[in-house]
Amino acid sequence: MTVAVYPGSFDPITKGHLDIVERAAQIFNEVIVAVAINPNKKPLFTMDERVEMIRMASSHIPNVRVESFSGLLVDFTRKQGAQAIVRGLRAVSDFEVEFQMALMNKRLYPEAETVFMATHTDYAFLSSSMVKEVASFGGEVSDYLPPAVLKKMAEKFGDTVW
Ligand code: COD
Repeated sequence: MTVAVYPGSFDPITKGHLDIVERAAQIFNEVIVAVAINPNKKPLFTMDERVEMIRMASSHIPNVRVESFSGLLVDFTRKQGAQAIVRGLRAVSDFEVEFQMALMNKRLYPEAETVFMATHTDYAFLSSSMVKEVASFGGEVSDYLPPAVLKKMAEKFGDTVW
């Protein structure tokens, strides 16, 4: 049984993230989307909201589970019995930090492999922070978010053009 952890902040999950989840679920028997609790970050959505939005957005994929975690990613990965950590790459600019994280995680927990998946070309420019900024000024973001997230976003920012 191959198990992969796909960790992130997911504040909120975008169609770019979801595309990675769908593709990872075709490769691994189980994919655990792991939402990080980071006390140094002030997310727009609470942990419960982020987990709920991911559950709704991925409800069509049977072998996906959504969990939250705090502390080291490798400790969570070990506890889940996962062999892989999935990360998405959008551009060369992602590579440097992702490469450092992969090497550190390998040192901390050699049993897990980091697997990089290239973004879908439609979502190469997409990030949670950009979507939040556009939405906060009333810009159109419906192409970039799963419907469940779009609804929550509209609740956060009130009446908008979308
Ligand atoms: N297309 C494809 N992939 C995408 C897209 C897109 N449009 N947008 C984002 N992604 C990818 C990202 O590259 C990333 O791989 C993943 O989706 C999640 O992205 P984010 O931005 O939600 O999550 P991050 O990068 O903030 O998550 C960082 C972690 C929480 C994984 C990291 O901080 C961590 O591991 N924290 C736990 C503490 C720890 O172990 N630290 C030591 C690490 S070496």
